[in-house]
Amino acid sequence: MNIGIVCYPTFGGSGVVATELGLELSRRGHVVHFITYSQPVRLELLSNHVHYHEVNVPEYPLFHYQPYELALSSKLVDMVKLHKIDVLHVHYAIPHAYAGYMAKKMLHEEGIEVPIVTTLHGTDITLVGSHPFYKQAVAFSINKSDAVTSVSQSLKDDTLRLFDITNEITVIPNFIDPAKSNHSFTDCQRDVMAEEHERIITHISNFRPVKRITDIIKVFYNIQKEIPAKLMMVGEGPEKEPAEMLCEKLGIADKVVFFGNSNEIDKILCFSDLFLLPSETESFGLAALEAMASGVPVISSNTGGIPEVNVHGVTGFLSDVGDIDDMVKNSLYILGDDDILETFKANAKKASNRFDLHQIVPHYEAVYEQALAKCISI
Ligand code: GMT
Repeated sequence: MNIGIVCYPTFGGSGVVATELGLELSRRGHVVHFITYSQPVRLELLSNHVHYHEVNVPEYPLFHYQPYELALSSKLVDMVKLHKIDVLHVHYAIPHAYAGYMAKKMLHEEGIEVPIVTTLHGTDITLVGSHPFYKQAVAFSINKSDAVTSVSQSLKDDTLRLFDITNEITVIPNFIDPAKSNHSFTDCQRDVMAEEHERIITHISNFRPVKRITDIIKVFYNIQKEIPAKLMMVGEGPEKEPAEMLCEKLGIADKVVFFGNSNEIDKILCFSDLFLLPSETESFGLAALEAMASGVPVISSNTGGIPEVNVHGVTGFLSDVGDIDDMVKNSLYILGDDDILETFKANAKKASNRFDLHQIVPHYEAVYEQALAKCISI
């Protein structure tokens, strides 16, 4: 199949999922075309099965807002025609599903039928999409897609609750490539990051308010009072600077490393003992799953789709949003004893196998087939 993938090319989870999916589809013999405004961060190697097409939006002084949807839908039309794309898979409803639908309609005028598969990722529904300014267009785009998938049951429930949805939504969870977290490198360089006796705690995100970065610092502050520990903060975003200031204020700045964005997540997770994800809302929590795949237990909030990934008392613990005391208690339980830590690490790794991409990606292929059949029969 020739598959066009539209996504945000940044470090966000939706872009990561779209990129890893495209790469796996190419390994399974499909030809994949990424169509977006810059090369996706995890897309390092292009080949005759993996292509990247840039969407350009020329600046024009009349436009207060540059019309990205317009440029994207035009580019989609051109790419479908040029590369004989069979199916367009758009990740993140805003504005990709809308642009996809416009492209589909334009192609229809020329006698070309291409199905649009929309994958909902979370904030496109829970935080941004349900805002009254966008709600009508988002519901319309979901209902007009030939197939819709969501990354968790929780996100599907949220979508049905927040919008007037007439279309079917198939849950296809996010996935990991076990080969990537098998750490073929034996030296994790742990000693560069911490002393032998210190536990290493990690958080990876886009540092948006929804991640409750302050909670992470507070949880860590209380942990390090009881157990020698270091905190690795990976990512960039608006809450990073306030977090750095809080660390200074609490006198723990020398125990907290702010890495910025990194393409070496596997290496950082390789030397981590615990992952913190106390988010306000989280449709899935891909970062937590990636941690688990590296054998890192997770202390998280019990919100959204996280309980579908992190199993309470097995792969880590779940607490109510903002319950810092409970998160500290659970962290100390796991970190305070070598045997308990090893058990949770092993459990986390084992549980991540449920999300092996070799089992998940065929579900996307099935959805493409169904969408194609539906599109042809209309
Ligand atoms: O977490 C973010 O804010 C980024 C966001 C995105 O769209 O890239 O992540 C969402 O999609 C990820 C991949 O499906 C999910 O793992 C995240 O849970 C989800 N984030 C939220 O729901 C807040």
